[in-house]
Amino acid sequence: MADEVILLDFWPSPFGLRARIALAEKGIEYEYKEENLAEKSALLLKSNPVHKKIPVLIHGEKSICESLIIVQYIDEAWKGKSPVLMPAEPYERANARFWADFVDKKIYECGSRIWKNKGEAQEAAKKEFIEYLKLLEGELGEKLYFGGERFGYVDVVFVPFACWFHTYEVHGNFSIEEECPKLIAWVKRCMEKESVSKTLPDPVKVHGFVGILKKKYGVE
Ligand code: GS8
Repeated sequence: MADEVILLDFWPSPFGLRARIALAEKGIEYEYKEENLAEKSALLLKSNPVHKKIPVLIHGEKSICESLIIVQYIDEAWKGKSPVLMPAEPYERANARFWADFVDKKIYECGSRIWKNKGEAQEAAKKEFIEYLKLLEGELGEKLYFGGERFGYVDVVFVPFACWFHTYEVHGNFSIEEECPKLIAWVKRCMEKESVSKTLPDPVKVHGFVGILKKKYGVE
């Protein structure tokens, strides 16, 4: 019998969404367990004792933490299952890891500053955010996907933020489509894939969730 696969996650998490999209792309069946981050389960604390964060992928007796590592693990552990997410050639692999790391370091943190701040700090965050998106749009270039002809690793890592774009736009009062039309065309192309459209939550629901977070953090 194949090892059981469990994902510990939290619905709006762009990090958890990466794992869900990768699992959907590969057609892997798994048990989804929603975590209450205010009261983490014993299973989460046991399987990610270092960071105590979701997502965690549990595969049989093993647990794998950190979304970028989880997506690569899924690609490698189910190597025989198409599609392959990582490019085959070493330089292309390095480049994919570079952009995944860029998304990881910049997008969530900078995007959060848009809704956590007001006035000058918010304007600065918005300007920076648009710069990052334009850099990503430049990397996409004329390709269909970051993975080239195929939806690949960087696409899986970045596309979860598409359901947060609405929140950034409403709080920052700007249009990502006006700033980066090719990036939005890429989002639409990704949304044609079931692995993405069936996985990403409704952007309006994410916006509502951020409203709750703002109250929690005491942001007006
Ligand atoms: C980030 C995961 C994370 O921030 C990854 O997997 O890529 N680098 C990690 N998880 C958050 C929820 S999403 O914002 C989390 O689990 N937070 C709980 C906590 O910090 O206590």
